[in-house]
Amino acid sequence: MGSPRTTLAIVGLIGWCCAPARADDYYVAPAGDDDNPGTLDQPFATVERAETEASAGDTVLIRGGVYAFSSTTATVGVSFTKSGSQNQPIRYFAYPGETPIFDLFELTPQQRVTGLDVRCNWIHIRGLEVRGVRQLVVGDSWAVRIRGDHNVIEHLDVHDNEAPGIFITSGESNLVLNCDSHHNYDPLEDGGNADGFGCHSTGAGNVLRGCRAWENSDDGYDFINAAGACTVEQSWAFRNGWIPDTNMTGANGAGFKSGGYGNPPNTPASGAAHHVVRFNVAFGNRSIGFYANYHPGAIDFLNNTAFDNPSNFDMRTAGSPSSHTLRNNIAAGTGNAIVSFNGGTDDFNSWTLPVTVASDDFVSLDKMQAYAERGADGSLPAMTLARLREDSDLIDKGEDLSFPFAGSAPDLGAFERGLAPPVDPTDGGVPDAGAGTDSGAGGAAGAATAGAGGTAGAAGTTSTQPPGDMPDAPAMQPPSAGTMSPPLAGAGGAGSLAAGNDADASGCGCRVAASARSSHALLGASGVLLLVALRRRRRRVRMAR
Ligand SMILES: [Ca+2]
Ligand SMILES: [Ca+2]
Ligand SMILES: [Ca+2]
Repeated sequence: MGSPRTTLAIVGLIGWCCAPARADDYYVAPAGDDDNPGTLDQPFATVERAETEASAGDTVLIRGGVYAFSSTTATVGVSFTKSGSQNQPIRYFAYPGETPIFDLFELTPQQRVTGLDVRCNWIHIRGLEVRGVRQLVVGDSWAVRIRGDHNVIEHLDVHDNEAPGIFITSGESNLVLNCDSHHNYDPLEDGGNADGFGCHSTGAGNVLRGCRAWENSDDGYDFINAAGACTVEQSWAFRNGWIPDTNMTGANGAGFKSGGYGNPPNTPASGAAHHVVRFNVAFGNRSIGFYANYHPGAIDFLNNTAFDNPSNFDMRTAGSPSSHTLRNNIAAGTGNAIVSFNGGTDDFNSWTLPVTVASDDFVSLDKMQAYAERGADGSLPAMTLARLREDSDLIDKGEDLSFPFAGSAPDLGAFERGLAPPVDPTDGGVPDAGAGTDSGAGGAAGAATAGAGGTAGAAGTTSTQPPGDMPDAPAMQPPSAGTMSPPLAGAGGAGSLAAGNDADASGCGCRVAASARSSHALLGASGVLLLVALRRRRRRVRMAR
């Protein structure tokens, strides 16, 4: 046995060797210098310089201001290549209270451009604005491209790109949280590939949550050609399918294109993915709210609210019956409730129940609410749009799908009246370490709030306070489909969509809907050029502000 002094020394040595590495902070600022040490007072100029210093567990704090990228040869704005680790991600966060703007407009190689390229695992990006990615050759550019695992992309504002907004092209278990993607339009493909969000990976477990997509020329969300299962929840899609800020036809115009492999389907060898679409809102999209896009196999459409889309739910198949599950959904306003249902489960929906759907079911149908600013933490704006009134007959009419609810049963639609707001996702539902286990954590929080019952219901019926909020992500899978309802007859509706094979996993070989092409053909080449010139000028003006 050694002396006390020796023992202490050994303990000290153990303590030293096993203590977690100290997490460091690095700073980046528009007026910084990459020769600086990266401190608050002497920040770096570029995120990539900070990345060379950062290790797992470290945080890079990015000051507000414009980071303008300019090159005729570089094809990527920021390439993230260094991985963090589980529970110790590398964080790239906006400095608190500030907005770093990544402006890619002067990145003009005669090649495809990527604004932010995430090629690593276990990183967490938060609070950035990404704009101006150009399309200079045919084929997709990308505003934000994800091709790694277990990354969290949070509170990004991705807009005015000639490209899809946030695309997961490979990788698994990524979480896209509280992001906005809007005014994206790819002129060289007639708008046919600029979706707000895409999940097109062979990897499973990718989740989009708390997002908004609007004024994108193609779709709001698109899961086409994803061999891995994707989930989109608590997210909104509105006014997609037009050339942004115009009433000129863009491309497909679905709010949530929830799967598919073309028509006829080119189904992956692993089988059709089982996607989940729940607690979402789609309104005013050019053609469809929620779209199955010929998907073989099963998609779960649960507790969604669609209104004022030409077809609110379109379940078209390529011939063979599908096995989708539609439950607890609302179709309201103008447009067909559901078209082309062909196999699966369709019950406990507003169109299958003995209920009436009218404007007096809702606290508000003022669509402008959906454009409101997010909370400082990135949460969706509180709104009364599409929330049910206390006396609506759509309340407590849903089937218990094992999600938290208030009252005697779940309500129909995306918002459960009387349910307490979800736990702040930044300290409860989402671990900083990545997306891998986030839904489990969220589910636990949700269950706790459900236990509290109608506390939030006390909010009453004033029109300025939301009567409740969306449930957090449930931990459990929805129960499997139960009894089948008689399929509804397809009502036709907006039948102009092509197969929609417009975004493949590699982001290339993309075809545009024939209808979109033909509509632009009417414009003529000079019209398109004029349009592009106008948009670019408008963008410059917007950015100069
Ligand atoms: Ca699309
Ligand atoms: Ca009613
Ligand atoms: Ca209820």
